Amino acid sequence: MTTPFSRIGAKKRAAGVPGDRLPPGQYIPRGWPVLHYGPLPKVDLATWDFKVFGATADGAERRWDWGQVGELPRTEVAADFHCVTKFSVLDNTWTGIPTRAFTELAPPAPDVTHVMVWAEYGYSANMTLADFTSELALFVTHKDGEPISPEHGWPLRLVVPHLYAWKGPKWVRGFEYLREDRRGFWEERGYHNRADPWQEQRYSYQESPGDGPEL
Ligand SMILES: Nc1nc2c(c(=O)[nH]1)N[C@H]1C(S)=C(S)[C@@H](COP(=O)(O)O)O[C@H]1N2
Ligand SMILES: [Mo]
Repeated sequence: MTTPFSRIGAKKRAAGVPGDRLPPGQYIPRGWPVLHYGPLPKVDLATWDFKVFGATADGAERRWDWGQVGELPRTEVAADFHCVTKFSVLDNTWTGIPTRAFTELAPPAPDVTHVMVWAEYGYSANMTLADFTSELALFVTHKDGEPISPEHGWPLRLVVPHLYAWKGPKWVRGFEYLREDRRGFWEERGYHNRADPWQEQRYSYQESPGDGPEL
């Protein structure tokens, strides 16, 4: 489901942005568009949990309730946000829990290569373990000092700044360690398995052999 937004003035806004800042084909919209598939989930923090499962080092699943997530360390990351539909929101300050906090508390088995990140209603996004544990990847609670709104993923969403934004599930509920790659929600529906905005990896038809599991 998309929310319409205005492209008027987008060129002008991009004019002052150095060329090395905006990935190819991207423009700067007004504000921060809301974009997702399906309805807005109803979230009840009393029953909410965050799960790490799949190929963990000890085979056990780990679970955090909302209170326990609140005790995890937070960091701030300054980063741009690039959507495959071509808008980029520059200079965001994200506050959240580094993905590495979870991979340290619930480490993967040695042969884990990928993760599947899971959100409400079964939305999912796959990526390599290396992309997921990038230093800038956060489970975000705040943007520019304000709690993220329900439309943008409250109470928790993933942000992986070096990949297109669909790799960052809103209303995230956990992740699964994988011993081999598997396609997530959009990766099965025509989006590129890797999603590097600087290489314009938008669609699955652009994939080279080895970029992802066969469709
Ligand atoms: N749970 C969930 N997360 C999602 C999506 C979705 O449909 N469901 N869409 C993705 C896509 S395609 C984009 S571009 C970004 C948009 O984030 P925003 O609405 O905060 O701008 O969210 C991503 N995360
Ligand atoms: Mo997107």
